[in-house]
Amino acid sequence: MSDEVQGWLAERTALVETVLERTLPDPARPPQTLHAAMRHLVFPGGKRLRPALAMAASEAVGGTPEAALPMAVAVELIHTYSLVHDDLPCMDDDDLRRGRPTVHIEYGEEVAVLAGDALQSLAFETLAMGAGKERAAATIADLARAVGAAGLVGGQADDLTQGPGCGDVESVLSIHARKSAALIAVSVVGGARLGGADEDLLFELDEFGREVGVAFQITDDLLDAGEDEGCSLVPLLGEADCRERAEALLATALARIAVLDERAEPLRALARFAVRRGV
Ligand code: GRG
Repeated sequence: MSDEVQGWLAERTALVETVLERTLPDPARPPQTLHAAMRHLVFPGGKRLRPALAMAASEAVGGTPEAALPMAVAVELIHTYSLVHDDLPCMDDDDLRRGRPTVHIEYGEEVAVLAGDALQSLAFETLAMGAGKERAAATIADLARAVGAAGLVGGQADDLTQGPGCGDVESVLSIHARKSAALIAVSVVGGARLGGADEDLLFELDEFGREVGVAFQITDDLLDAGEDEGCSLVPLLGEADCRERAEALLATALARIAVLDERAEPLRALARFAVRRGV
C-alpha cells in the first residue's frame, strides 16, 4: 500500500473509531456487563477493512467518507457480532481472538450471545438513524439480505453442517460467497449508495465486492492453511491454484471499476490489500 493510501486509511479509520466510540453504549450505565461485553471485541478492533471499503466506495462514486459512516459503522458492528457468535463453544469454540480472551471467556456464554444480538440490533439502528430518509430503506434492506439466511448466517449454517472437507470446489465457493463475501460486497454497495451512486454502478460494485470478497476468503484460507478446520479451497486445489484463483478474481473485479476515475484509487488499493495481504 502506498504512503498516500496509508495516510488516506489512517484518517478514515480515525473517523470510524470516533463514531464507533460514541455509538457503543456507555459501560458505566446499566446493564454494565452487557455494555462492556459489546465493547470487548470492538475496541481494540481488527483491520477495520469493511468500514474502509464503505468509505472508499462512497469516495469512488463522488461522495464523501462522512456520507458512508452509518454503513461503515453498521458493517463493523455486524462483523463483530458474527465473530463473537462464531467463537462460542457451540460454533468454533475459540478461547482467543486477536490475542485476547474471546467474549464468552471473559463474560460467560449467555452474555456473549446477548452481546452479539445487541451488536446486530445496534448496527441496524445506526443505519436507520444515520442513512437519511431517501436511502435508509434500501441500505437497510441490502444489509439485512447480506447478513441473513441468504448471506452470512446461511453460509455459516452450511459451513457447520457440511462435515470434513466441505464437499467440492463449488460448495466451498458458495459458502465463501455467503459467509465472507456478502458482508464485504454490502460494505461497498452500501457506501456507494450513501455516496450517491446510481443503480447501474451499484450493480457493478456489488459484483466487484463479491469477487473481492471471495478472493479475500481464499487468501484467508491460504494464511490459515493447515490450522483452520473450516471450509477451505486449499486442500481441494493446492496453494498455487488457490493463489491463481484469488488473483483472477481480483483482476475481474478491478476491470469492472476501470471506468471510475482516480477517486477510486483507495478502493482499488483496498481490494489489492484484501487479496494480497500476507503474500
Ligand atoms: C456466527 C452468524 C455467524 C457468522 C460467523 C464471520 C464468520 C461467520 C465466521 C468467522 C470465521 C470466518 C472464516 C469468517 C470469514 C470472514 C473472515 C475471514 C473474517 C475475519 O475478517 P478480518 O480478517 O478480521 O477482516 P479482523 O480481525 O481484521 O476484523
